[in-house]
Order: sequence, then structure tokens, then C-alpha cells
Amino acid sequence: MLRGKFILFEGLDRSGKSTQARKLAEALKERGSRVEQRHYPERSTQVGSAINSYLTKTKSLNDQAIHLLFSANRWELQQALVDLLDSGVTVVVDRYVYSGVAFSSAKGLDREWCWQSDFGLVRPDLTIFLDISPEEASSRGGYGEEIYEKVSFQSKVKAEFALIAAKEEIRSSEAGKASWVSLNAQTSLETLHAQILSHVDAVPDRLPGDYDFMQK
Ligand code: T5A
Ligand code: NA
Repeated sequence: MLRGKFILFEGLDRSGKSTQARKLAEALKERGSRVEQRHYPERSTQVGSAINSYLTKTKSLNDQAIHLLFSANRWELQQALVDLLDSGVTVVVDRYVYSGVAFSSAKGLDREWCWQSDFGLVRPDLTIFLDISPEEASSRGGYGEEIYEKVSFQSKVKAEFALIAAKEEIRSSEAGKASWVSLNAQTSLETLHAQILSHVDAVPDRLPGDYDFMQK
């Protein structure tokens, strides 16, 4: 039996990650695959509840503390994620390590320091970065309610994601497999969905227990 695929969506706030994650999961299910969706931060745990208080501006925390909480939230759910993948379920995830690094480094925290707490986590088989301008994102529904939803800050996050993308694209080409793709998110839902499906179909099969990890 093969393990499931770990497919990650990343992007600025309101870039359309949740929308495309849902469409991808539905399409894979229709083909008969077992699929689950996950989202970080997962606000239902105790750690996630502290993160939620921060994001909704009911509790303030310093930049280092909230960074480590986001990371802890991934770690506390890591074994469950691996178990799911090993049982043959494909997991479509909305945000992960890359958001952790991009948002915290956009505040001015040292980039190397930001990566440290996530080293050792399982690396996604494919990361789909939905590329959108902060101005376009801000014009989409529901923008501005949470702490990071300001065009000026999202512009800094976008610059950090660009650095990460450059690094990951080099890593991808060295490994000979496309583990990071950036797609223009300012196109129609259906066009984007079709592009995403073709990239997901190209992800190589792997056996349970066979993972790459986040590392330097
Ligand atoms: N964070 C997160 C950190 O700082 N560190 C971390 O380690 C992690 C994991 C969490 C916040 O925390 C930060 C990042 C975030 O600021 P969240 O709960 O993940 O926030 O919330 P968001 O990711 O911001 O989720 P959003 O719901 O805001 O954005 P999505 O999921 O990208 O966007 P989506 O799909 O809900 O779409 C937004 C709107 O656009 C429309 C949709 O209908 C919707 O109204 N839309 C489109 N419109 C036109 N064309 C398209 N192609 C469209 N696709 C979607
Ligand atoms: Na948001």
C-alpha cells in the first residue's frame, strides 16, 4: 500500500487557499481517493486557542512567543498527520511551516531563528503557492478582521514568501521533482483548479514511512 500525499497550500491572507483546498479535496474524492483537509493554525487545541486570541486581537503576545506557539501547534499535531498519511489518506493542508517563517520574518525576526523551531517536521510532497498582490487580496470578502490583514504588512509577507519560493524552487530542481509551484491566484477558480490538479497528479508515489523533513 502507498502512503497518502501531503499537499500544502500557502499564500497571503485571502489568496484563495481554503477555496482551492476544498475543490482539490472534492476532486480527489470523486476519483475514489481517501482525502482529509487540515488547517494551521488548528485553533481547537489549547495552543490553538491561545493563537486564536492573538489573531483576533483579544490577547497580545511578543513576536517570539507567538512564533513558537504557531510552531508548537504544528508539532502537537505532527504524529496525527503522519499517521493519516501512512494509512493511505491524502492530506490537503492550508498553511504550514512557510507561513510560520514568512509572517514572523516579515516582522523583522531573524530568518534562521524562525526556521529553527520547525526543523524536523515532515516536508510536504507538494506546496502550491497562490500568488496574489496584497491589493487584490484586500479587495476580497472578509478582509481586515484579523491582526495581519493590512496591505502594508502583507506586502512584507509577500517579499518573505518570494525569498522562500526562490530557495524551494532551487531545492525542487536539484531533487529533480517539483515540490514547490507558484501559481497566479488572480485567475478564475476553475483555471486555477485545473492547474493544481495537474501538479498534484505529477507528485510521485511513496511508501508509508518514507518522508523528507524540514531541514537547513
Ligand atoms: N500565520 C499562520 C502565522 O503568522 N504563522 C503561522 O505559522 C501560520 C500557520 C491565520 C493567520 O495566521 C498567520 C497567517 C494568517 O494571517 P488563517 O486562519 O489561515 O489565518 O486565515 P487565512 O489563511 O487568512 O484564511 P483566509 O480565509 O483569509 O484566506 P484563504 O483561505 O486564502 O482565502 P479563501 O479561499 O477563504 O478566499 C478568500 C475570498 O476570496 C474569494 C473567496 O470566495 C473568498 O471570499 N476567492 C476568489 N475570488 C476571485 N478569484 C479567485 N480565484 C478566488 N478564490 C477565492
Ligand atoms: Na486571514
